[in-house]
Amino acid sequence: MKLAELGFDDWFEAHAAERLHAGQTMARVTAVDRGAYMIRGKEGQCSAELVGRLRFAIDSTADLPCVGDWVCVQYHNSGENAVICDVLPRRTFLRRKQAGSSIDFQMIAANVDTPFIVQSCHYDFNLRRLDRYLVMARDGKTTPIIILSKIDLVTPEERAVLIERIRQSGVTAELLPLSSATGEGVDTFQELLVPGRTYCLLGSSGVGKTTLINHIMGHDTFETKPVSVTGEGTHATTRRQLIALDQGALLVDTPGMRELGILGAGNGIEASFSDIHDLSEQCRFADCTHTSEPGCAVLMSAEAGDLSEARFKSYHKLKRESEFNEMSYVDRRKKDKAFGKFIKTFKKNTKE
Ligand SMILES: Nc1nc2c(ncn2[C@@H]2O[C@H](COP(=O)(O)OP(=O)(O)OP(=O)(O)O)[C@@H](O)[C@H]2O)c(=O)[nH]1
Ligand SMILES: [Mg+2]
Ligand SMILES: [Zn+2]
Repeated sequence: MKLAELGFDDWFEAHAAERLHAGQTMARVTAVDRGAYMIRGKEGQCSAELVGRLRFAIDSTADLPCVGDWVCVQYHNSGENAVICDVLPRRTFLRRKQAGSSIDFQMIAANVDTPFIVQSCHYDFNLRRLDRYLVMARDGKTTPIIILSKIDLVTPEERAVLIERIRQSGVTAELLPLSSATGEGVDTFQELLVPGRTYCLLGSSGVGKTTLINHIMGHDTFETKPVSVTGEGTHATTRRQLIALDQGALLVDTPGMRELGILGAGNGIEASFSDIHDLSEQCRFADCTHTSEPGCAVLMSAEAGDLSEARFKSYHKLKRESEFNEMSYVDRRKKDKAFGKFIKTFKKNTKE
């Protein structure tokens, strides 16, 4: 397989030039499993591990290779396994706050060109959750497309209402209704997939991400599981992996997320709520927080009913959450750094 078929282009080539050493070649990370990596390069797929130097140089989990990353590797045993020597900068990067109380990033995928945010017509439909995914995608420098899945489970009228609700809430992203059960919309989905480009399916467990992949691959390659009576998925997919489709596009399947915490999504929020961002340019104060300031164009628009209350609330909630998480994160990273320095001086002093 040529590197271009795996998504390698001029942008990565330029970055590779500075990092690639003699005896190394480029490969793409296709799966990560607790410190073990699967990579794919010109010679095909093989397992790989991090070179020790890199493992020690890394000071945050976000610097570790993740699915979709381009890495410089050195092959061993005539290509049976490899060592990852360096990671190229990421053009795009999808990540969330780790579930639970920990303030850290969880990497979802790197170098995705277009993420598909899958929401099902059925139990899963939730506009506020959709906002979260949109913000995350924007924060990762991608332009998301929404998939409204399982449309076979609702009437055409109900479907139209759901789409209207998405639009009413101010979401302008491209939207594709489809059903893997009847095949409706699946052709349109396939037409969106450009060979050599990388896509990713995101969304709650049970919305039909893997079923869609199996459908377009024409056979049941990957495991899927029925949803429970409450409509909750059973976490059929347990790890992220990058698949090369026969038609040439690259697709990352991800396990359904129970919780999508927003971390450091300042730009993502502005991009996703561009209507509010545009309004804010007319606020009297440049640093207006749109909470109680006089002459706030956002508040006025909300009061006039032009800006939906739910959307306005969602904006504030995500903003507060991201600010809180970001503050805790920066704080902890500072402590980590200070601690790292302390250890280094300690080691140095004990050596002398
Ligand atoms: N009626 C209907 N059922 C579907 C459709 N797509 C998927 N399903 C069913 O929904 C269930 C969950 O599908 P999966 O593909 O496993 O969902 P997933 O999003 O990959 O879930 P995780 O891997 O847990 O994140 C399965 O029982 C599928 O058969 C659809 O278009 N219509
Ligand atoms: Mg799945
Ligand atoms: Zn304002």
